[in-house]
Amino acid sequence: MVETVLVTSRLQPPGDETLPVDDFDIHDFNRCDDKEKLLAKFGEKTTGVFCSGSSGTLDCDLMDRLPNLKIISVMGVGYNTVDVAAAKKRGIMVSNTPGVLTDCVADIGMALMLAISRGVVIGDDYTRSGGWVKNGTMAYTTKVSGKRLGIIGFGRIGQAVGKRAEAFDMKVSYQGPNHKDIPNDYYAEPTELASNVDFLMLTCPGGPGTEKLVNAKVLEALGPSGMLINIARGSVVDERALASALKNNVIAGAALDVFENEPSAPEDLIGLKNVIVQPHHASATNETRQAMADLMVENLQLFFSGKPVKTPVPEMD
Ligand code: 8YV
Repeated sequence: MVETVLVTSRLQPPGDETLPVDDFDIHDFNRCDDKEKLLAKFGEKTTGVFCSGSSGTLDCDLMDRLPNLKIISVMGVGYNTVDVAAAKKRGIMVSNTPGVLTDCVADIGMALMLAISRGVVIGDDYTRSGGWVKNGTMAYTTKVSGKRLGIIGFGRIGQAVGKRAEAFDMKVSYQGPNHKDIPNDYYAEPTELASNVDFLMLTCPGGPGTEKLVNAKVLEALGPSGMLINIARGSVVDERALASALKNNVIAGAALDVFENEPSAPEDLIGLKNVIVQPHHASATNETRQAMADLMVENLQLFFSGKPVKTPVPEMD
């Protein structure tokens, strides 16, 4: 029997091109104008779903309309778009794509830290717009090497950032739900970590457990020379508190790859000179996005051939 699979959110390229259209009966629920019609026709038959880890939602309501759903294969390491507890209750497998994107996300973390601190974006503009010719040397920037980096969420990606930062002679410490058996300093509270570092980088998962974890208090603790780098999820930061902290020199700068309401970035953040932004691009290299799409497909294929999926989300244990 050919399994019916829905694509419930926009897959980042090359997700769509990688779909195993010869092996499965695949329908694009996300782009479909008449979703009700599609659900009426295929809802009951659907046994698999492909979705993104950063857009769209696969909640109880949609699961109720897919009573025979058996697997949700997410393209992304983050899977806050899926109600995993509801899926688990219904016996639905959820898989994601960890590992294959660790390097690229960690690379962007370093790139953003260097860019905000060393004024790379401002320097680009200064050179192109004639500021250098007109005004001479640009204002000096802030050193990165040898400074203290605090990482919130010291999992695969956090540790990969830590490894890179150590090559820059940085002192790396972390905060997260668990103290790990590693030599880096651990702080139980984000404020404690923030008050002991120069750069605060976010690599933790999104979702209700980390919502607005970085609030006005944490930013105050980071202090007037501190900089925030967010490569996690926009929801981890209180964006209004961040805009206010940046405007009032409570912190020195922020480099943000992610936002609460993507693909929009709040006006009061992007209007600021001490902020640099990216369009949620951390994993977006040709190599990594292909590897993510391949793993997303492989997990679903393995599942339907009766084999264990390669990367179930940890909650499946
Ligand atoms: C992608 C990501 O933007 O993997 C993640 O959690 O945030 C990114 O790599 C996205 O999830 C791809 O679907």
